[in-house]
Amino acid sequence: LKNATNALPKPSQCEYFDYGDARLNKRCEYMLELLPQNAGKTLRQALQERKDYEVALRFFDNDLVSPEKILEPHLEATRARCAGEELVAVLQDSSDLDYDYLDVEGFGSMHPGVDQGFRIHPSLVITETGLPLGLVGYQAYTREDDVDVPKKHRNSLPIEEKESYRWLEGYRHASYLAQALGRDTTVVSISDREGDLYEVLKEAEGAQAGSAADIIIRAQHNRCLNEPAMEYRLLEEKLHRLDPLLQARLTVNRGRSNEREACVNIRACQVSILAPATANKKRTGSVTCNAVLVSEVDPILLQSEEPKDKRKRSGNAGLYWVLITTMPIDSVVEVERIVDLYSSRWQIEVYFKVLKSGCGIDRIRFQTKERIENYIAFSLLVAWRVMLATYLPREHPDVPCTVLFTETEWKLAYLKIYERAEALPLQPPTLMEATRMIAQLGGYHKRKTQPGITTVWRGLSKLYDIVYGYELAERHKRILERS
Ligand SMILES: [Mn+2]
Repeated sequence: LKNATNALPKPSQCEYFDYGDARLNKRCEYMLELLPQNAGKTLRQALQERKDYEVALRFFDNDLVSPEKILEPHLEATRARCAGEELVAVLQDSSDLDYDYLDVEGFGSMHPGVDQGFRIHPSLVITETGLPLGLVGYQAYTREDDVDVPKKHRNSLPIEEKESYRWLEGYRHASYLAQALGRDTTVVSISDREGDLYEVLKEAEGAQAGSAADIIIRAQHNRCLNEPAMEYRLLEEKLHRLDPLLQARLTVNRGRSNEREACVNIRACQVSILAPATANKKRTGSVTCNAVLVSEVDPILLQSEEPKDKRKRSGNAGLYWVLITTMPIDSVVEVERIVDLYSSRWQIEVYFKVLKSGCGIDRIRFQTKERIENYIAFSLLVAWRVMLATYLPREHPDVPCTVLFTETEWKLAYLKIYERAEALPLQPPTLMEATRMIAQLGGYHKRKTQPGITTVWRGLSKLYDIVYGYELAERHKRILERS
């Protein structure tokens, strides 16, 4: 095992904040023990005993408890887990939560049609092989009233006052990590089109010197170039004039019903991007970085009868990425690496799926904003650990399963699956064997493929119910045996 995986907490232990209050610390520890065991259920279902639910509410209501404090020790531990890696990717993205069904004070209007919204924006770190190491940053907010400010005016606001500021903040979380890790570890901040901000490109100039994180950002704007001697003016124009460097196959819409393989052409070159002009400001300066164009060779669906805007909405318009990056493009291998890294961005979508479908953060039934915010912060930890339980065995199938599970847990899983007590092994099974057993509890049966995230979290949830039942029986053994 690498450094990073050695430092991983077991499901029943996690870094937690020292609130300077023994009772509160105890409650926090208790909560952290309870919640990870119950992914896939709402809190009310998860905390089976009434007293547990009340402990949770008292904890969330305490003035000393906040999302920052719940997460702080985890953010620090994640940074430590990154040390020793040659490269880590920081995936940042937003997800909007709609709480219109609740009657809670303090949430603002998010979009037309969503009156009580909340936006979360985590920065999740993964290794190049896809192992999630945890969060290094988290932002959450509800929109203020400036939704009505005209767009033209909003564009000329200072970046700190814009909503898009979260992307710059997210980038700074990655840069902070890059500084902390030094030159031995490359930190790449990855974001989709929403994160295409000139301010980020500008700060990423420090990546060469090691004072900032590298970037791979999918471009939203066809930016003007600062290359006066050339006949092209725009980013995409320059890219399209290049000969393809290579062809590759990529999986599109991974994990969704319309998943498919795409054959793409890849082109790359250096570009000098002009600062954008805004209503009250002239263009000043430019940034030199690299650009990669990934475009589908022959998108079958492009020729279909479906109207273009509909195809776009369903994601069938053909793969087309313009990537802006500070990573080197000197060889085919380096360019392929950029495309592969951007492709791994789908992992943050998996994370959101676990948070919503698994931890139920989009169907919370609390009465106060504070409870909701604190519950989400806990869920961020829970969802990460579910991901870890899914991806760690893929990377380290043969380590003993005790890196993630207790003796009681794997033994009960074994007994439930095989029902042959006499065959119970003396040594713990490997991590992959244990994970397959646990996923079977969650409905996994395809022996040829590896267990996916949904069967793992359902299996974990079921396993912890079994463990709970076992412990309950142990605790009341005398009474149960009296008859
Ligand atoms: Mn996004």
